[in-house]
Amino acid sequence: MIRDWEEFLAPYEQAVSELKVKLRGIRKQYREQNKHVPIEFVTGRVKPVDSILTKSKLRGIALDRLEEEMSDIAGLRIMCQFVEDIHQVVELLRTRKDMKVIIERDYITNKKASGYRSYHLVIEYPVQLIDGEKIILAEIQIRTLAMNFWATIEHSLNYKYQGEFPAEISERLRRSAEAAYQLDEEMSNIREEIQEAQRLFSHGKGKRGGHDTPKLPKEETE
Ligand code: 0O2
Ligand code: 0O2
Repeated sequence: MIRDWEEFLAPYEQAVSELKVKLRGIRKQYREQNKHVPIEFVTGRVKPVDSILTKSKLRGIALDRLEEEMSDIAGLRIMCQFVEDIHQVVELLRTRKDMKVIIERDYITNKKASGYRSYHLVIEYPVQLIDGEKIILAEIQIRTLAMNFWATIEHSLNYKYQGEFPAEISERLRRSAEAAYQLDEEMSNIREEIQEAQRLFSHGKGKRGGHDTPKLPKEETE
């Protein structure tokens, strides 16, 4: 029985903070090397205690088995522009020495019945604590901006309907998932074009002082 949630969740809090910094760091490195940045933004959260309790009941996970059986107490989300970026990010994470990918779930090739698409990784991640190292599980969801838009909307509707969507809403959600899929396909088709424009833009920014000190393009200052 877990009595002290704060103590139990502390290593997860630490892992989420560290992983946010590390994953955002990848973004910075690509940008500095003036390469296409496969990561648009990163978010992370520790699952709230009430959600942990609800899920453990639903899945029949004993509270003393949470560490082993609930893999998303620490959750990170990586948003990408293109589906191709997702595969690049997955490849990158597989080769890292500071984490070990133990499960991969490809809900992009195999979308869920709801229409949900994303690439999920479960990792083992070592956290350094004052009384030694603790290896925790964390879930990393990697998705495009379009997949994220759909999942965010569907998730909020889920709160309203508790997963019991009226047939019409379910149908509309499935259709919008299809539209999001087509949007990703279209963007992939013109990816080269978009990336070239982004390279030109970031190159210009680099010369003029980078992201933090935006300046008007030369033509507009003259
Ligand atoms: P920037 O310069 O704004 O891009 P924290 O750890 O406190 O910094 P936290 O609490 O995790 O961040 O915040 P949150 O809400 O999870 O958002 C994390 C980052 O994702 C923030 O950027 C947000 O601006 C960015 N973000 C959230 N939603 C969106 C979105 O829909 N589109 C885009 N493009 N970005 C989003 P940073 O890291 O603070 O830096
Ligand atoms: P939260 O924090 O509300 O997002 P499990 O991880 O045990 O729940 P499974 O099958 O082992 O289930 O893991 P899965 O399906 O790989 O990942 C579950 C998580 O994926 C969910 O977390 C959601 O974040 C996301 N997800 C899966 N299916 C859907 C869907 O149909 N719609 C949306 N919007 N998100 C989905 P939780 O548990 O809901 O927690």
